[in-house]
Amino acid sequence: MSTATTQGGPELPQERRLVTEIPGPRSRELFARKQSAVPPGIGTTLPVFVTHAGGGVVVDADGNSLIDFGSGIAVTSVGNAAPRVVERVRRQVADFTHTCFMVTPYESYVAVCEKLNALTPGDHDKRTFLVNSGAEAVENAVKVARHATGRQAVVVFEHGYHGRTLLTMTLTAKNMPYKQGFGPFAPEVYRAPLAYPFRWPTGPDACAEEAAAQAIDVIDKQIGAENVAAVLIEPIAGEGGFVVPARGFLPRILEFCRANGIVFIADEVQTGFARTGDLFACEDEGIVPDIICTAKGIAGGLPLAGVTGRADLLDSVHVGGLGGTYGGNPLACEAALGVLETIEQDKLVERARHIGEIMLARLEALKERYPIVGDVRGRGAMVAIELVKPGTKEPVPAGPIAARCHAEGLLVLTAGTYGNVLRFLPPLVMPDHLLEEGLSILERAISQG
Ligand code: PLZ
Repeated sequence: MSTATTQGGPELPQERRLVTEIPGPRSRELFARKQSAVPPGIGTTLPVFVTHAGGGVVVDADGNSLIDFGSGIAVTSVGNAAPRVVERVRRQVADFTHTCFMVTPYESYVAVCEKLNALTPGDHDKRTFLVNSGAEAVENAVKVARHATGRQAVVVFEHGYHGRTLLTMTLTAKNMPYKQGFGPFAPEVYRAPLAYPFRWPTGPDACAEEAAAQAIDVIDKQIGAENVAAVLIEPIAGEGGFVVPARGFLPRILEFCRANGIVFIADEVQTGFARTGDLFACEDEGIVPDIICTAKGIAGGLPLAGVTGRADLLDSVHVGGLGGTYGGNPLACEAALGVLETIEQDKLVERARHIGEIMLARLEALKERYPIVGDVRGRGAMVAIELVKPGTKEPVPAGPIAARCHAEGLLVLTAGTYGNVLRFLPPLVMPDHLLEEGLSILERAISQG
């Protein structure tokens, strides 16, 4: 049964295949090495060591082929080792690997920026610059907003996640594991309530309006709108548990920002690039952010992130005020161009919607059968279930069910402020039969309590 493959990518057999226990002996050996070489602060969701990946599967060092419901945390949306990405990177790596765009520029960087300017929401005049990670994109968006407005305060939301650097960990809501012991934190960061329908005290119907009113109250009463440089929000909270804000919340916040000269920054690091069934999640409610941060799915796994926004804001920064050695590395830019071609030519936005229909229907049915499933939510290929003690909203940790899925060869991720969310982020190229098989494994894992 085991096939000795020498290449990853979509040609890998699209099958779940377990030839050892998970993790197998070779992975266990490698994991022992990891434990003596790498600090435990760098955690491991599933300790199988990968040798190949592509389409909807990840193949490990023992020859097991696992169904991938994680995409490396929403990164390999076009699939691992996607052909157009591989081809472009292969050509580029032989031409030149780095010059530093700030020293001697190259065309692919500009081409990626042109694409982002054209494809992100809004037809106003835009600019883009490129950095290496989601956190770096968010930090830079805040720098630009502060510089352009001459104001300092930044407003973020409950359940928000924005990164692990000093500023972005400050912007992040959850203490463990992201902030504990890492203070003191950056100043001038304020947190407002998020319209979390499942947990809103008065129920989902009034959630959007009440949460927006409370958030605006925080700004008006605790900070003063004229002191706020930016409001920063994920259109769907990712690490926080795939919380889709109640409809109407985002437009109300945006309207308030517009009326008060506050820069509205959308963190689309996790939601971007077709993941939610739109190219960007903001499109769902017609949100046009002043600045949008992108990363993850942008380049199929090569490190790249973008800050795209109103030309007047981005142009306000003096020459040399933005940058970094590696930002917009030529390999990553070629990868991004390959990703964008793949999304367009393989119709991956539509494909994400199709995946969403399959997953949401099956998960809703699960919710009917198993009262531990308190909520099913998400859009496109970014969906989740929130686990609760039946009949209550008391969180039930998602770890044990995730572990059962892992043992059966289904890679799933957990999330959520209360650690009780199982989230599903399959590559958008995953074939339907693997999606269905993965959902059946999940169902078995849930049925076991
Ligand atoms: N903004 C919305 O989801 C990264 C974090 C993994 P970087 N999310 C995955 C982990 O535990 O470190 C993320 C995000 C949103 C920003 C970031 C940060 O992106 O590329 O990890 O810096």
